[in-house]
Amino acid sequence: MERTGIRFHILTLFPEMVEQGLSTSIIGRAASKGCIEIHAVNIRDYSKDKHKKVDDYPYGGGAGMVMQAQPIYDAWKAVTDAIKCEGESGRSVRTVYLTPQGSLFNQQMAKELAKERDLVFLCGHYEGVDERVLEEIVTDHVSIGDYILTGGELAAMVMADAIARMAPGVLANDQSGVTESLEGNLLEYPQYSRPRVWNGKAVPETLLSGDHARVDAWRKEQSVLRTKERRPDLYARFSLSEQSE
Ligand code: 6GU
Repeated sequence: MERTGIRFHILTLFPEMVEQGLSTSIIGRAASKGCIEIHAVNIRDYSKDKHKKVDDYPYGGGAGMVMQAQPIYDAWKAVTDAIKCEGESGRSVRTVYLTPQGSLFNQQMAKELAKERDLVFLCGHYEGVDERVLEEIVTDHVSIGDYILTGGELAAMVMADAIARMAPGVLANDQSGVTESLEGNLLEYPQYSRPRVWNGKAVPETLLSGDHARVDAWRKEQSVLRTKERRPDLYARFSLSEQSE
């Protein structure tokens, strides 16, 4: 077994949710093989309150509760101190706060973050997190889309999945990490498998031709058509990049 790849440290009030969500299928297998590591850290374990409380009312009033700074900071400190102990030190550990107020996550960002040795994700809950701890520890504010989730866990899982699949050894076919959808601003072409006719629908003839050049040309054409129809925003970027070639 080679050295382990990227290590995710997910600070959360719901560690089981994150562990369960990332323990199946391809990401689960990658973790078992040691290609990646997933550590869910329970913020509540770091509460100094006698009732293990982690939230309180917002100053200035308003609805809901706010996650307090101390348990989050201590959880983060424990994780990042342990990482620094291993020697690399110097640069601060990339700490991503999952929030609808962040920059929009995309494939480019996944690729970029996949270069890190360790990634810390902070999952918020309730109405928010005390701003002071965010100022202290967060290096990146990231959102997974323009809608509001009840907490950051699902967003952290989405990001971990997308980042982990870029890590060496996670995908069976090392090519698929790079050649799939969104590379070059194009959507993936349609796929077919047996039988040749299903429900009265035949597989496109070109795919049965055995002519690789024809197959490649057909797939490229399908990608372009599909992108134009379904994602005009991406298609505009694709057209621009074609022109500048
Ligand atoms: Cl990262 N967190 C929450 N709570 N809601 C979101 C989100 C993140 N991204 C989109 N909606």
